[in-house]
Amino acid sequence: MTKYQTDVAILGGGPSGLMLSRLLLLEGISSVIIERQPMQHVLERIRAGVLEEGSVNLMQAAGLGDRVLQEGQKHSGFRITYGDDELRIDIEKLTGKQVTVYGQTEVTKDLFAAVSGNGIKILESVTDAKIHNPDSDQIKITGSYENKGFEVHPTFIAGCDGFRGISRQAIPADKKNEFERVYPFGWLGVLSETRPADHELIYASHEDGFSLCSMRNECLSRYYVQCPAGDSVEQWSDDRFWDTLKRQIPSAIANNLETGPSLEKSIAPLRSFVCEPLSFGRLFIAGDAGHIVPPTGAKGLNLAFSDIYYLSRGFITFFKDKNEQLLKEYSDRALDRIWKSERFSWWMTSLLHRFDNEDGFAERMRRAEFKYLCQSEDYQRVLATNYVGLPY
Ligand code: FAS
Ligand code: PHB
Repeated sequence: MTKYQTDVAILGGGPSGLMLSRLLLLEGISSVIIERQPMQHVLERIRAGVLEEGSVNLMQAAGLGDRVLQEGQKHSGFRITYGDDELRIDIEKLTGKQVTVYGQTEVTKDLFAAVSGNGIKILESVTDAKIHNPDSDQIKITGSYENKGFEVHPTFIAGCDGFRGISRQAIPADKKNEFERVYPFGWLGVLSETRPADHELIYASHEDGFSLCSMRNECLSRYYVQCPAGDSVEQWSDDRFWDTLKRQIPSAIANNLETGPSLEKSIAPLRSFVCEPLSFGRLFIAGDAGHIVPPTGAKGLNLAFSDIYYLSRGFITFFKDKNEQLLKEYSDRALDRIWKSERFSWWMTSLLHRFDNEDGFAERMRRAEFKYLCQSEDYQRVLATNYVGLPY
């Protein structure tokens, strides 16, 4: 049995866990990361694409600003289309801010290099991880690593193990409330080595369903189309994907679209989910472990980073000043921003997607929203302010 003593045991080696470990390391606070998958698997995941200014600032605070500032693409706006009608949301004019297109894959690579290269112990491919005594000073994590049992004895545990992790389950049912909305559709995502449809993102609403035209760089495009919740990737040939996308985006863009073989194809289910509270005793949960948003508003990764901003400040003031106040306030403070982002992501999803068995009233509401957006700069500013990211 190998035993590790550390200040913070971090469950999960995704962006939340890696960012937290890095920020603590910079303040001389020790951590051990326990990850279920091989880190190579984590590093190859293709997920989010848009970073809020706050997330870029946090990357810089973590000493990782160089690549995201050099290779990230600053965007000053995006388009929403409704059939062949379209509206550009000029986020820079409306808010004075931009967003940065820089894939989560690159974020995770930057974080992993900064963490693993500085002596942080990452136990990867861990099996049977269990949390013990989260509400006492006997708190610990046990599991199996390289076919040997281990114990991690921390002062605190940070549950950064995503929606299907174990940390949220360690909060007793009578000590938490969970709120969920499961959407009757998912996003079929494709990565292709093709010229992006446009230099900015296009969120396309169509009577047949939603599509998103995004990118990773000028030679690598990321596209999504709405698909029924129960669909599997096997049901979607590349041809079916491209035909659906071209039908659902404005014809002027479709006629000029460069298509090609999918380098990656996956289906993400869509749900809104929040666990309250985000802490129990010496266990604190952050990122997808505590909440999920539909990716329509590009909030998932960005919310994870604001959680980590709050939680890292709580740990730092505890270990440096023996002051627990920010840790006591963590859950309420994070949930305040989480719920506002949940609202925005739900609103964007409702505006742009088609739901089963809708009546004509729902479509008229959707059309009125779009028309009001087109006519009201104030309403565009509300959208833009949420899209660029609410203040931490
Ligand atoms: P993650 O899920 O990224 O990481 C959790 C880590 O914990 C994983 O590495 C997992 O292997 C590990 N883990 C799980 N259980 C464990 C256990 N028992 N023990 C140890 N480790 C364990 N967001 C956007 O903004 N835009 C998008 O387009 C977008 N697309 C997405 C597509 C998919 C398929 C998914 C699942 C999410 C998507 N998201 C998107 C949201 C995503 O980017 C998350 O917000 C982001 O990964 C959150 O990071 P983490 O909180 O670190 O959780
Ligand atoms: C992406 O590029 O993967 C992306 C961009 C914006 C979103 C969701 C995903 O809202």
